[in-house]
Amino acid sequence: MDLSVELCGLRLEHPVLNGSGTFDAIAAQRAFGTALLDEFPFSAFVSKTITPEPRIGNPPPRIFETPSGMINSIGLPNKGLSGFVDQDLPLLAELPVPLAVSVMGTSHREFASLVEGVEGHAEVAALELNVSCPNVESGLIIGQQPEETLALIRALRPRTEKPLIVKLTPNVAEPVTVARAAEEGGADAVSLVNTLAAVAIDPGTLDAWLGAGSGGLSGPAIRAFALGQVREVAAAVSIPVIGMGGIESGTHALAFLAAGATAVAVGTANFRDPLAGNRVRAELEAALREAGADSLSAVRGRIAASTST
Ligand code: RRO
Repeated sequence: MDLSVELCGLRLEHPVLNGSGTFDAIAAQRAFGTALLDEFPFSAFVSKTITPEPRIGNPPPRIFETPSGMINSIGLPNKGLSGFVDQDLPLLAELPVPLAVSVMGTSHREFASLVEGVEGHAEVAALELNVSCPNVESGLIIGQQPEETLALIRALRPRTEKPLIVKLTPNVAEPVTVARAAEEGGADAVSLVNTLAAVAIDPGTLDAWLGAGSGGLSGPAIRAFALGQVREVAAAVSIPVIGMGGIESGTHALAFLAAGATAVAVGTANFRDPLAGNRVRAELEAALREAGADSLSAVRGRIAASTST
């Protein structure tokens, strides 16, 4: 069955991507060698988010296991823009699929420097803007404010011809208003959901478990919630939606497509099985057949969105 999808002008062989920060393609290549390239689990690769300057990330512990999920507070460890461009980009360019680079800044100026820093690199097919961060000028989380999101995308849009994907935070009352703002500003796609704000407590000390105090919940625990937000957003915007949140099987992927997603991403499941994406893709094909569908377009958006809760 033809599982190819068109996403922001990119033709992808199938609709299964990775969630940013959940698959280290460079480490995986070291571990699995070229075999990984022969059976690369995603149709496009989204990098771990980078920032203008290097960051060491949050103090440990950085991970807490929950029922059917996990909380992370990794804190954006990365080499910074120039370290990424010099050291990682040449390796990521060898992947057999299009590359999207995820970026995060704390001001328009920082975001602009990131966009301009990768703009000239033909091996970067798209940019994902991680807006789950505070704007240092306003103190507000950009992706929690439609006005902030609109202003940011408007400021960045003229700086690149590459597709801009806006990664939405689920930690809002109305994801639709932010998604519409991203679309109005000129985004080519939205991806959702990032992790849900969460806390774990050490039962012995009653202190926060995670070094940074709080983190983001992901995995099957959030799947139904993510599906709800994806359905609402997909019904409200005309740009493609990349749906994610606890996807572990082809049936889960099919549910996100039925909710209106054009593509899906596997995230937390990659930590247990780096080849989970391949299984999800194969299962998706089987699930489509079982549903009596002969194409992705036959199922996309089959679940009508309701705006009531
Ligand atoms: O690095 C992180 O701790 C992190 C990021 Br940037 C993000 O966007 N989502 C997440 O769950 N963790």
